[in-house]
Amino acid sequence: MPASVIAVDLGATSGRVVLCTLRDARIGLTEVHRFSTAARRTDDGLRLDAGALLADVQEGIGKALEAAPDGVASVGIDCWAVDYGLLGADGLLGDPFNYRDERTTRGKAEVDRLISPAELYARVGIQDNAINTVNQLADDKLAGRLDAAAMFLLLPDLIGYWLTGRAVAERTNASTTSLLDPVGRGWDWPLIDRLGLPRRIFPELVDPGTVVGPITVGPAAGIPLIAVGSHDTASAVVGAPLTGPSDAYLSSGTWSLIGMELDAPILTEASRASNLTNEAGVDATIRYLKNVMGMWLLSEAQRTWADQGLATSVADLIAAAAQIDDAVHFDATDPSLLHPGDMPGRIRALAGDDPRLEDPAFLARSIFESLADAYADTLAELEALTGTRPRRLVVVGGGSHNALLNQLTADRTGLEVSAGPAEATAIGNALIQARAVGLVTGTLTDLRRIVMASAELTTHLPDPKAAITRLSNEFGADPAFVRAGG
Ligand code: LFR
Repeated sequence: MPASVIAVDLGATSGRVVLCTLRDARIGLTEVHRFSTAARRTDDGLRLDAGALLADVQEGIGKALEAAPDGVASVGIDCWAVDYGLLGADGLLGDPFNYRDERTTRGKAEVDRLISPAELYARVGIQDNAINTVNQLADDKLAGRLDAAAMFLLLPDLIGYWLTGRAVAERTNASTTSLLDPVGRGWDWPLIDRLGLPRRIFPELVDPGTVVGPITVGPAAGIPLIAVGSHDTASAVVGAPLTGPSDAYLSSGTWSLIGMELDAPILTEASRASNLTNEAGVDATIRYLKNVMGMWLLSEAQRTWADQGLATSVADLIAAAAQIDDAVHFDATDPSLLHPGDMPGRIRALAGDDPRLEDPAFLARSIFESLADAYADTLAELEALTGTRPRRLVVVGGGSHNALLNQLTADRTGLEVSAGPAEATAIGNALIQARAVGLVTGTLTDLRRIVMASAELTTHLPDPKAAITRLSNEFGADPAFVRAGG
């Protein structure tokens, strides 16, 4: 059996195809193809080019096979959540919408009309977020787009369907629709009926590790497609080197997903008030987490500056922000920051129109400080709601390279921050395939040992000076008193 698998990992700004090889209880990665996945503004909304995505996936799979002289055992696909394609009798009914399209406001109003947010949360345990599939489907219903739909497939399932001819809904991603029962783990049919969505469009649910079927088209024909944690965040959590239940995680990319791994959902009103979500994890775990806006704040600000003729790079912005020790703080979970558009302007609106925010370095510093605030607030909420005090924060994903943000996070939370691997999502995707085809065995703990053996991790400890400021803020104590050991 070949020792390699192909991980297709579609992030909200870029996609990559990675050849992953398992040897001596370690995993090695070779990225063979990277491409843009960005949505396009069309006359008919913010849309994704599903055909181009499929073409890039196939091109990447072809390159991975060329780089694997002994062949590959399987292929797996993960992608950002909540977006989907509608299929009619003759294929796709138009290119899929992206969740940042403003249509979700209309859809959410329709959902709110039919079920209160409190009742919805008590049933499905998913955060109140306009992007959720349920709001997008409600808008499709209002626009008559469901009339000709035979099936709705979340993006990784859609690409999987095109590769294998089998339509399924992988459970981790299906949970982000807000239409799944988190306890029984099936579609919530009474809810689906109440929202006026047609039952016929919902495919059979499968768990990560299921063999979807042999690929029938393209360079990997004959090779099995495995359902992985097809929600990218589910795969990232598998690939996060967590050492126990009191390790919290932060998957840092376009979004910052910060949370803890639980055995059972928390569906209380207090949990809803904190807007923590109970997404389905691999091996029937619960990803109890919060969506913080993440690196989107910076990338969207860069787009605004580029439109004004100002070219910036993330590395330069981080370096410049590290030289500044002042910032303004704003709520990095505010829904006004969700849609595409003038990001510096919206941040200024949230942060009291401080003129210093005109400076990209100052704005970048303010973004990082505000993200660190949101992480600290969320960790406190996680502790209150789970009863477990997080002992360590494990940061994975592209954002784990941001040493300034990691240090600010350690200082603000008072926790040790472990950073890496940046490719946790591809690793988590590959490990679930590897287990399904018999290349590795064991629980998530065993799989994470492979991650720890393979990745170079860096540690950021809280600066003692920052701890004094934090404690004095928390307890209202005089810093001099705290310093004196009182
Ligand atoms: C991260 C992510 C988040 C989800 C958001 C939208 O890429 O998948 O988990 O809330 O994108 O799908």
